[in-house]
Amino acid sequence: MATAHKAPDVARDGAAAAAVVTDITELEAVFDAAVAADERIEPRDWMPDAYRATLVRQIAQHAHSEIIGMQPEANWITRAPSLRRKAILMAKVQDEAGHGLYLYSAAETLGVSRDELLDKLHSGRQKYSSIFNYPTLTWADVGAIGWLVDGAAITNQVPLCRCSYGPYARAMVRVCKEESFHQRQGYELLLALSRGTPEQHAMAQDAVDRWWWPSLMMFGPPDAESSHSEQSMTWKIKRHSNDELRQRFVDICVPQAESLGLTLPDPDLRWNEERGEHDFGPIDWSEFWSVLKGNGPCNEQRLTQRKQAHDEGAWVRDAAAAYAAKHSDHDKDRRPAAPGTPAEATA
Ligand code: BYC
Repeated sequence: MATAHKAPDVARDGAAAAAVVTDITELEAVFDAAVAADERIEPRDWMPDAYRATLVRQIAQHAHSEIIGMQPEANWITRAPSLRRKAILMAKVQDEAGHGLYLYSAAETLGVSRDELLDKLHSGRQKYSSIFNYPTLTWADVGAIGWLVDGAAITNQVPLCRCSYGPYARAMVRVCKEESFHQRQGYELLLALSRGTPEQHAMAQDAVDRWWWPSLMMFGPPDAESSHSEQSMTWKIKRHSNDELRQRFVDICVPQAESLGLTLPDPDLRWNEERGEHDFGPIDWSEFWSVLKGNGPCNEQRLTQRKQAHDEGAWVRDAAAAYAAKHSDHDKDRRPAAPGTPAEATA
C-alpha cells in the first residue's frame, strides 16, 4: 500500500502526515480500495481491528495445526519399515515444525507474541485442525495422511498464497511447495502397500476408509454454517468457500484413488455429467462439531502431549534467551562509538 496510508507512519511522521490521513473512515476506504485492487496489506498498514483479529485467529489455528500435526506422524518414526522410509518421515515431521515457525512469525507481525498464542492453544482458547484428533493406528496411516491430509491442506492453502495479508501469503508459498512433496510421499507409500501383499493392500484400504471423511471435514463446515467465510472472502483472506474447496478436493482424489487401486468409502460418489463434478454422500457434521468441542478420539492426548513437550523444552528457551542476552551485552561493549561522541557518554 502507498506510504500515505500507513497508520504507524502517521504517528511517527507527525502532523504533516496526520493531515494526509485524517479519520478512520478515510483509512477504511483506503484499506478497502487496496483489497479491491488486489494489493497486499502489510504489517505497518492500517487495517480494521476485525481484519487483524480474523487473521490472528486463522493463522494461529493454522500454526497450531502444523505443530500438533507432528504428533500422529511422529508416532511411527521409530517403527518405519526401512531406513529410507524413516528418513523421509523424519524430514516431513521436521518440515511441519518449520511451517509452524513461519506461521507463528506471520502471526507475530500482527502484534501478538508466540508465547501468547501457545498459551491460548494450551488453555483451549484457540483451536487446531480437527483432523489431528484422529489416531494413526497402522503404518498405512502415514501414507493416508500424506495423500489425503496433505492433499487437502494443499487444496486449501494454494489459494492462500494470494491472501490479502502479505506475510501470510508469502509464508504459504514455501509451505505449499513442501506440502506437495509430503503429498507425493504419502501417495507413493500407499501405492507400494496397495501393490504389496493382500495384507498390505487391506491395510492401505483400511487407512483410506478411516481418513477419507475426516479429510473432507478439514475444509470446515458447509458454507451455510460457516460463520467467517463471507467476511473473510470479502477481505480476500479466503479466496474460495469451504464447499468449493471440498468439491475441488473430491474431484482431484477420485482419479488418484483409481490409480492407487483403492476405493473411497462413499457409495454415493459418482460423476455428475451435468455439474461437471462428482456428487458425494452426506458428511457427518455432528462428528465434526463433537471433535471441535474436544470429544474426538485423541483431543486430550494431543493437548497433554503438547503441554508436556512445551514444559520439557523450557530449559532450551531459557538457554537460548540467556545466550542471546549475553551476546547482545557483548556486542554492545564492542560496538564502536559514533564519531564525535564524548568518551564518557559511551562508557
Ligand atoms: N478444524 O467460519 P468457518 C495442515 C472452525 S493442517 C478445527 O468456516 P474459517 C497440515 C473455525 O475456526 C490444516 N476448527 O471458519 C499440518 C470456526 O471456529 P470459531 C491447517 C475448524 O476460518 C501437518 C468455526 O469452525 N490448515 O496444514 O472461515 C501435517 C466456523 O468455521 C475447522 C489451515 O488451518 C477445522 N477443520 O474457515 C499435514 C488452513 N474448520 O473461531 C497437514 C487455514 C472450521 O468461530 N485455515 N473450524 O470458533 C483456513 O483456511 C480456514 O480457517 C478454514 C476454516 C477453512 C479451516
